[in-house]
Amino acid sequence: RTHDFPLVVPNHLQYKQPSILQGRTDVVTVTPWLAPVVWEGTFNPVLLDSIYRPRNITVAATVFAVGKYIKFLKDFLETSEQHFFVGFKVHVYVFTDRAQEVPQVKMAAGRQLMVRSVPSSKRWQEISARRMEMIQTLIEELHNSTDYIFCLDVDSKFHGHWGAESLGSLVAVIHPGYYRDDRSRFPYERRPTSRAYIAPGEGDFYYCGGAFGGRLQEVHLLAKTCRANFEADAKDGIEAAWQEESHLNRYMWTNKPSKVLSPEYLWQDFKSRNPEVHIVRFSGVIKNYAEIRPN
Ligand code: UD2
Repeated sequence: RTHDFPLVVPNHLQYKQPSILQGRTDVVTVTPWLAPVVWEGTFNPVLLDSIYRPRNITVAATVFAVGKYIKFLKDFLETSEQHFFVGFKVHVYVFTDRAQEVPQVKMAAGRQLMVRSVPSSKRWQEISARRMEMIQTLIEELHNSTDYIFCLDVDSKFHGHWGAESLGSLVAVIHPGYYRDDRSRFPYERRPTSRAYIAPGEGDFYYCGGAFGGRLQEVHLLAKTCRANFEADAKDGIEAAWQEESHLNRYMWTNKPSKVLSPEYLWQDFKSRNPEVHIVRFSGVIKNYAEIRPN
């Protein structure tokens, strides 16, 4: 389900006439299982805000800033204030081993920062992978206080609007690095012994580990499944090619996302912008891996 409730708009709301003939023709805006693919020009933000704002929804965002990655947090938080669900209730959950170094960022009314302590780690792969476990646990604590959750990489910044158009029960973002490629080139886990295995000739898109979300129950099931598969693999002495990103891709192959976000929702600063990308909303910053990773 893309929508979880009737789409009611206020009477007499004025907005641009939608066209059934004209729109984006340079990109695909719907998947073969009829999930919308969100690109600039496919939605009207005024209309969407008028539908979602009155519902008084709360959107959670999780972000991990372990070890030296704490240095990315300030820009992430400041730019999220400018672009991420502006005008909505937003709870940002920061998971860090350096709680004292969390920057003071002025947040608008209705927006809150929650800091949770996590252990330090020696391997970056473990930090990345353990996110699923912590997301699972967080959702179990949130119960019904939150409607939607997005799980985002910290080494990134917002540059443009990211709002209600991104809401859905299970939301995945197309990875900017592979969306023009044949699926045989996707960096899925290719060893059949791994629970993240995707066979040649299978798979839809290559999705980002750095941004995904949806309704709480859906993301809970995703996190729980990816965690269990990651841990079962570990017992067998196997770590998927891209850790939880591989497991996420395996999950989304069977459990199709109800909404797909275009690479506008996770670009990478080192890439020049392709013509179909009219706006970069969120983008990974350039980082020196040798300098910031624990090993
Ligand atoms: C890709 C994915 C990332 C993850 C990883 C594979 C994108 C854009 N990024 O990014 O989500 O799937 O491959 O494991 O899709 N972190 C820390 N401290 C550390 C290391 C990592 O806090 O020492 C956290 C932090 O929130 C970071 C995230 O883990 O944003 C992912 O790690 P990464 O950014 O180093 O991984 P990267 O860029 O290879």
